Amino acid sequence: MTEQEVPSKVIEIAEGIKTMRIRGAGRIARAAAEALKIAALEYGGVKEVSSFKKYMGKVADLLIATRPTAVSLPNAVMYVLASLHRANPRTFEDAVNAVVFSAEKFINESINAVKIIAETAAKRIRENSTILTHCHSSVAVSAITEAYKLGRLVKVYSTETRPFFQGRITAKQLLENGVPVVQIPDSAVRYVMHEVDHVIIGADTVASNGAVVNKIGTSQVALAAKEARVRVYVVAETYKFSPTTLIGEPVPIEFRDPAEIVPESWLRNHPRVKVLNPSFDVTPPEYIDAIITEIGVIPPQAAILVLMERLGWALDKIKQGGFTKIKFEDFTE
Ligand code: RUB
Repeated sequence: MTEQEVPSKVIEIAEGIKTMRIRGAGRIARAAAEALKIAALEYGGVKEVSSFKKYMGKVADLLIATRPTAVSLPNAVMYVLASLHRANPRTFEDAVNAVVFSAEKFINESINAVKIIAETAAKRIRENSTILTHCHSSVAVSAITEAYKLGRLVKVYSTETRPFFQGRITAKQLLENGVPVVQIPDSAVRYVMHEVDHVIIGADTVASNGAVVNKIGTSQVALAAKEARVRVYVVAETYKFSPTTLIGEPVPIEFRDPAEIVPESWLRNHPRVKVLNPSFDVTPPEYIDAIITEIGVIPPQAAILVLMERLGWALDKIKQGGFTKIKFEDFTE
């Protein structure tokens, strides 16, 4: 199968993730599930289970290769495609139905998880609170909005989040929801921290030791919060926990185009200046007070329990040995 045989709508979604038209770990995961559903429904090859599985494997690889850091992407893909293994479909039609069913289930459960997390997080916000958030996390925006509806917020500081300015999306969405918001440059975080009661941030990946990988600058926000004794809450669905970190795999950090930092014309005029554009960083568990998931509020050190509860298949693979990487074949053999 050549790449051209992948439906154009699926390629469009993959491109959308790569170019960050579709961004944020949760949205990326739901878009990947939707792409798998479209791929299954538009499959035009030989109507046999084995050919269909092979084709879905290629689509999975295409989607997973788009961005490296948010584990929600491979977790969503594996969740959907595991149905091809679990359901053990006898006919091609059963195989298509299994993919469509589990893609829809993933999307619905993901949306529901955001709602549950927002309600849970809002309860932890004290009256008259000022909150600081970084980047644009749809779960953080939902949690902050929920706290506002409960009448607990006076103000939200939203960092602009250089170089891609996702903080502008946060500010816009919060304002649309009626929440009073103040946009600040990333470098002003420590300046305002003495006014802040809670930091609420999202996650791209939670490691098995409770370290949180999120937008670049998150660890500096957490550092400033710790110094000022401000609580840091991470709001993250369970599919953002990384099974491969259990076996010591580091979370790959995405490095993006230097042109996001400085204009290409400037770079051309200053050819000896090197530019580094890491898109994510790691906040150690000591800097996080709680991770709020749809199955409960946990200290970061309990991340392993979430992995056992939700991503147990990965632990089974580890016990069997030889599991070093999430591979599509693990679900189709
Ligand atoms: C987005 C980012 C968000 C997490 C969580 O990075 O770091 O905080 O993805 O988002 P990018 P959500 O803009 O590079 O994708 O809560 O929406 O899943």
